Amino acid sequence: MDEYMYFVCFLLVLGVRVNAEIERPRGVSISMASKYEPNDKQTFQCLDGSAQIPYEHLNDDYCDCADGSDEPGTSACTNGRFHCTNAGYTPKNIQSSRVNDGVCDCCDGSDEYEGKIECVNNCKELGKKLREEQDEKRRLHEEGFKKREGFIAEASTLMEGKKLKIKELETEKAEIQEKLKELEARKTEAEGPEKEAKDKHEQAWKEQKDAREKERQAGKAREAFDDLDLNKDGFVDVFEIIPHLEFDIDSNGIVSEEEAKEHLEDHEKVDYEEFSSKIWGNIHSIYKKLVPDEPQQVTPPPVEPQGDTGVPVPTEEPQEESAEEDKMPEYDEETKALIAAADEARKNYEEADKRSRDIDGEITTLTSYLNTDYGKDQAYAVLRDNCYEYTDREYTYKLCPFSTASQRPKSGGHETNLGRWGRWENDKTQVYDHGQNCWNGPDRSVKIHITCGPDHQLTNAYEPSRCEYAFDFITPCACDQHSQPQVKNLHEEL
Ligand code: MAN
Repeated sequence: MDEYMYFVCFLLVLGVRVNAEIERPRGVSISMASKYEPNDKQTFQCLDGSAQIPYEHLNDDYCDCADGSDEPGTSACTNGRFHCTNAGYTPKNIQSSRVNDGVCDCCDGSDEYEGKIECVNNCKELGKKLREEQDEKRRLHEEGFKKREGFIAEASTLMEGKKLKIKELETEKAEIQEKLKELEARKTEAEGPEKEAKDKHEQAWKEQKDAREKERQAGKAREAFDDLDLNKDGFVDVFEIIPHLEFDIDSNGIVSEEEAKEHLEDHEKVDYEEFSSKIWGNIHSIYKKLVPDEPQQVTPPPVEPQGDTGVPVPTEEPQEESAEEDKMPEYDEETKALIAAADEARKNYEEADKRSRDIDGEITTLTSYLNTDYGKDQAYAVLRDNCYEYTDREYTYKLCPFSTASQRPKSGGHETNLGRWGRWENDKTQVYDHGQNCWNGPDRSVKIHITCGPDHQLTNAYEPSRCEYAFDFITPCACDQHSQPQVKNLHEEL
């Protein structure tokens, strides 16, 4: 027997599995095999260095090492780990307490070697299934990656288009600025004669109105004088004022001689000339015609020889000028033409001015679009101007990438702004912040966790802490080469 065979026999005695793989004690992985090779003294050093034990104490169903490393293949140590090779599927470490516990934990059945239970080795089937799943994942990733390439090309065309549009708008803006100067001059030019003609018309109307008013006041003064001059002696005197309670200055219910005189500017009596030029102007707003049932305040003035004192006769208040008379007459045809010309000039100017402001707005929007970080190769640009929703039991959450995130109750009610586009936290996490303030809390904000998927889709929305939300979003934009699914290390079938 050569040395090798001798060693193999020795291992077999110790319960060491020997196969085409690297020899190692039961429950030890290939990567750990070297740590379990016997040394010159045929001892084993516990992996935590806590003790040195004879090699034959390995897997002797007695726990010697504090870290359980001497019993990888038995359940003797509570903290030990048993390694299933699971050839054809993925290797697995289980708690060594599960070894020979009558439950199949490893697909190769290696954890139940005492035969308490017959474990079927289904690693091959599991491996096949896993490979199929991984193939599907790879396929989806590949598909996503291809879509992403398309999005990148699309984004590039989109950006070029927007840059071009900005250039066009800038050219148009420059032209409009020139045009505006001309249109403003034309407007000013047309507004001069328009104003002149309108002013002329309005001035003439004012003069006409003033003359009419003057005439009306004169008529009223004459009428009031005739009414006040009860005895028709051609004068209004103190005693003719006294019956008019509106001239009661101290509001004691009677008009005294002094009060009456004061209204006559300290005269005992005034003739029409004086009345119309000096008195009427002061009293016209308070003067009231006597009405017949108004009680007489004083004895009538001494009867003048020249006639009847007369009894005050009620009359209707003179009719106010009709609304029609108050209305300014239409402008003449010439003025109308000037107004129409000025209106046209104003319209042209305002239209051009509005277009100029609209262009500014469009340029601002386009610039902000171009200045946004759409991730590597601008792959995410295609998401802009789109919105995605996810509904849970209570809310419908909405994400409009590079714009806003919001939440609205399913039962109805208004939408709550959860945040506006903020920044990339890393290449797969976006932050939307400065949302609606949370009562007694922070402004609402959302973190978007992005992973590769076959389509753009909001797959989950939750609130890890009050008013701090998290969305899961899948999109082909995230299917970059570096994030291809890791193919699990499948053992080759032995
Ligand atoms: C609303 C929603 C919730 C949030 C509370 C905080 O009900 O926005 O998501 O937790 O306000 O008061």
